[in-house]
Amino acid sequence: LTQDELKKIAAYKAVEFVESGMVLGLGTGSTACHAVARIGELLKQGKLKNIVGIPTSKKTHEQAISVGIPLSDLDTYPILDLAIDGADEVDPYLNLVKGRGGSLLREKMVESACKKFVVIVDETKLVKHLGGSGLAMPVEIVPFCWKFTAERLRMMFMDAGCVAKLRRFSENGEPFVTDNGNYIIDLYFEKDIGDLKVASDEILRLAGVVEHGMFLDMATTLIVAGELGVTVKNK
Ligand code: DER
Repeated sequence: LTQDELKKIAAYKAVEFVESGMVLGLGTGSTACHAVARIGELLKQGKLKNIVGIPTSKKTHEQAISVGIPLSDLDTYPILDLAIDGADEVDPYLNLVKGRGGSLLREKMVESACKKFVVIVDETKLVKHLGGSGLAMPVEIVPFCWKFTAERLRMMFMDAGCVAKLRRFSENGEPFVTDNGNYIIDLYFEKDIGDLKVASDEILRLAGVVEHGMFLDMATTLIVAGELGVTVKNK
């Protein structure tokens, strides 16, 4: 099975939790994309009715429209029934790293407003510790004096051997700009960053930081698709 086939299996499993009449948070990324497509398919087949989708990015907004999911927003629906989204990393406590697709702010806003948050991953996303895989830990910051903020973030995690890099479009090297007009600093750690809650609070206290990609204590259900099949784990 390819990684994309595993993502699709996890996504389809998550859509089994969707009931007619629900207000749904629609995730962003290549795994959530399968869930959005599946919801559209079931609506078309009449197997799902009266669904309202709250997208977590402009990209998901477009995809949801293309598959016929009626959309609204958090102003209209401040409490959602269920969100389905992918993750870049999942630790054994269902803490997540998200945001390598750049949508972390709207994802965190939507997924914090949900009664249930189902995370869908292929098995390659499972880690022992967040931020330990040497992959990016995204932090959304305001563009104003971004070098200053990047350096403050690097110093904050100096003991963990942190490198802070402004996310740029590979083609022309221009800074990546989020749906909200902000920049993203990707943090890379050589060593474990210790208590995630402490790290989270410290990052959020830094003026200039908008949000970070650690989703702590938010997911309620984890669906993992692997070579041996698909597993569902509740918090
Ligand atoms: O950027 C994001 O937050 C995505 O949801 C990411 O966490 C998972 O993306 P993927 O399903 O394409 O791996």
